[in-house]
This record gives sequence, structure tokens and C-alpha cells, in this order.
Amino acid sequence: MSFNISNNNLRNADPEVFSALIKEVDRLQTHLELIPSENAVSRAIMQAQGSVFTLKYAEGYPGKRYYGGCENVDVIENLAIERLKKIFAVSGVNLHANVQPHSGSQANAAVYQAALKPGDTILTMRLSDGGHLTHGHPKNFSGVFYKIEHYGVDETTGQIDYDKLEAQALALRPQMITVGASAYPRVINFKRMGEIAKKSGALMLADIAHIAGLIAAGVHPTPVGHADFITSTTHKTLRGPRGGIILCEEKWAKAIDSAVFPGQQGGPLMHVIAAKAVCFAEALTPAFKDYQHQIIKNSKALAEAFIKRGYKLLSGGTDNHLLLIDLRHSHPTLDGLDAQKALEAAHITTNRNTIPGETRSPFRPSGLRMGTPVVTSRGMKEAEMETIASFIDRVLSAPADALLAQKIAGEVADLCKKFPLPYSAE
Ligand code: DSN
Repeated sequence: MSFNISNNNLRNADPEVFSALIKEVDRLQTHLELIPSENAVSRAIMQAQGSVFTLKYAEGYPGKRYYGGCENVDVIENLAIERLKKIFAVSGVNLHANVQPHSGSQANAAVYQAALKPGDTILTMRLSDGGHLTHGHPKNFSGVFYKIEHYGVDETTGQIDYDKLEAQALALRPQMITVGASAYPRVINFKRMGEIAKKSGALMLADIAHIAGLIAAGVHPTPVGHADFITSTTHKTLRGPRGGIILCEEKWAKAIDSAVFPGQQGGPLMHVIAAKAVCFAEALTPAFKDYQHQIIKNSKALAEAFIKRGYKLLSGGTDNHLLLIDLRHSHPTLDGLDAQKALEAAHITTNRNTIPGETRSPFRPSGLRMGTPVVTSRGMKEAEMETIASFIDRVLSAPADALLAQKIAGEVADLCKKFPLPYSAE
């Protein structure tokens, strides 16, 4: 029997994959998603990403492709580039944008390739203090090909000590300083970082993956005009498809473009670039600004609800979309892995995280990281944050109580039902 692409659908064609898809839609609808690096995209973004643009090979850039038939993908890539530049525009800065990186990691790899030689020194935030794997983890390409020196946060304040960092940079004279984090709940002073980089003769990479949406909406200061390179993912607070981007000043355009293709990647994922274009159009709307404001209001409300219950938060609170609980203070015998598992049993998804001065292991760390991008996308506000904190507190006060977890999972489902996501399996 021949395989006919026109009359099969997922339900019939692949019941095993379809079954997992149904379960995933159900999980999303009935669970509270608090992982700060995730979000819930619009149906329009889903539609663009699940479109025929997945078929097209388009190595090269708009107008200069190595394949024929690229007239429509050229339109979407140009739209994505122009919209992205508009989102992050700052007067007096001539921005160049590359929307092809498949991920934030590949965006960072391309910047390193464009600006550094193997063996050059990068001064970068320690992973256990909130940094990222591509900022020099010894098993990551960044730690293998470059000499890595780390800075961290001050153990008392939980915040970057810019004076100390400046002294370190001046003594070290690195070729590059990276700034940006996966678990840093405070505003990053990009202006000061830019001054430190200039003073020490280093290039500066701002990796804004976590806070891109906040910056786009003007609720966090921008690195544009202070950093030589800006990388981001598109799927966190920016609320787009899973992927990466790079912004730089026009003088770096050629080096960045050739570091992405052919340096790091072959054919771009044109269906993802189509979805990025839609995401960037959404990010230019007033509703997106309101959404980002609400993310922060919710994050602060969640932080306050925990502090009120006697929890210790890294840096004592939050300015952005995420917060980090130091379990050693409120739950000395509970580590991050067991806390994450207990919450999962109650249908609350968080993730464990190391904390500065970690005394346990990265697999069983002492921190629990959570954030508000998804619950805010669902329409939840400050009152729901109080409810969520009370669910979490009840679970963590009796992490081995399966009956309690089941009861709270029911209450979580009732809350989620009031704030449905626009997804179904078909
Ligand atoms: N940065 C990681 C996170 O925040 O989950 C993903 O790379």
C-alpha cells in the first residue's frame, strides 16, 4: 500500500505519538507551569511554526540564497529582521539582526566564533551563581575552546558586585565579558557592565535570553548601546517559538552572519523564523507591554507570599520574572530534587537550581527556581500568586504525603480550568 500524504492525520497515522500529544495538552491544561524559561505561545505562532515553511532549504540570507524558490522565505526572514530591530531600537545605534540561530546556545557560539580566537579569555558568570552552560561550563564547547574566568554574586546580597567585578576585569584583561543569567532575580546594570568592559579592553556579550521580553517592553533596562553583542532565545519571556537571535552593531554584521552560516549552521529553520516573525509583531503591541508588566507584578506578589510564610529568597526578592528559594533556610532537610518531585506530584512544575555558595550537589541542589511567564500568559494575576504560594507551602510542609499531593493536584486543576490555554491535540 502506498503512503498518501494527503489523507493521513496524526491521530490515525501515529497513535503512539498522538497519545503522548494528547497527554501533553492535558498536562499543560491541568498543571501549573512555573519554570521561568518556558512560556505559552499564541495560536498564530503555533500555526506559523507548524506550516509548510518547514519544507524549505534556504542556506544563505535573504536575496543571497544557495537554493532556488526562496522568494517567500525571504519575505518572512526580512519581516523577522525588521521587526526585531524595531523592538530593540535605540536612537543613535545602528543595529544588525540575525534571526537564524537555532537556539540560544548556537547564538552564543556564533558570537564567540565571530569575535574570539580559541584560547581567548572570557570573564563570565558562574553557573552556580545563575550563569549558563554556554558561559564556560567545562564540558560545554565554551569551556573547552576558551579560557574561562568566573565572577559570581555577593554571598550576602545575592547580587552582582560591580565594583568587585571591575577590579577583577581590570586585573584579568579578558577578551570578552559576558553578562546575562538563567537564575538571577535582579535588574542587570548593562550600562555599568558596558563601562567595565570598555575600561578593561574587553568586548561585551549580553545574553538576555531570560529577560528579552521584559527589555522589549521597557520594563528592564536595555543592553543596546552598551553591549557589543546581544543574544537571546525567543521562547522565554519573549513568548515566541523555541529558537535564538543575535543583535549587534552594523560593523559586526558580516562577521556575525558568517559565524552563524556557514560557521555554526547549515539550512535555517524557516518555519521557526516564520514563527519568530509573528512573535516579534506581537512584541510590538501595547498588549505585550501590559503582559510584561504583569509578569513582574505577579513575580513580586509570589515572592511576597513566600517571604510572608518565612521563606528565604535569593537576594531577598525579585525585580524580574523569576525567584529562587533557598530551601536550606525554611526546609533544612529537603533538597531541591525532592522538593521538585513533591511539587510535581501535586501538578506544580518547578525546577531545582544551585544557589550561590552551594553546599549540596548540582543534581541535588539547595534551591528551587520558579517564575511567572506561563501563569501570566494564562491570565492569572496577583490573587492567584497568593493561592499558588499556599499550594507550594502546603506541599513542602509534608513532601511525602501522597494524599495531600493528590488533593492539591485537584485544587490546581480547578484553578487551571479558570485560565485555559488555547491548545488542543488537533
Ligand atoms: N537557561 C536554561 C533555563 O533557564 O532553563 C535553559 O538553557
